[in-house]
Amino acid sequence: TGGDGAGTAIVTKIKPQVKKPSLYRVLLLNDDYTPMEFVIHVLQRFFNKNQEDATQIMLHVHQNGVGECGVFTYEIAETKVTQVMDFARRQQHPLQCVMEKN
Ligand code: TYC
Repeated sequence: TGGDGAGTAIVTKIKPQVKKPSLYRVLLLNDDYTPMEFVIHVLQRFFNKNQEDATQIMLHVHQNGVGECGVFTYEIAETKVTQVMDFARRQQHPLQCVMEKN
């Protein structure tokens, strides 16, 4: 490189300054007491699912113990978890909603 015979060069790499945000999965956990209809309502209200998708997700959680409601950036995921937990608590249901890094 360079042609001075030394075979060395200084290369400056520019780091791309735009980075993709980390994504977080929001999960619902199964329990024995929260009514199925309430879980379906939560999925429609806070995760914009239609009746069919909400029912499928609820049944998946019911059968497998856990299921994904959506994938969001940190702030949105945190807001969803808080909204669901507050809503469930106000209705005195033990429904648990958590987030985990993707
Ligand atoms: N297991 C509950 C029942 O039988 C239904 C349920 C589904 C609860 C999903 C929580 O995240 C949940 N009533």
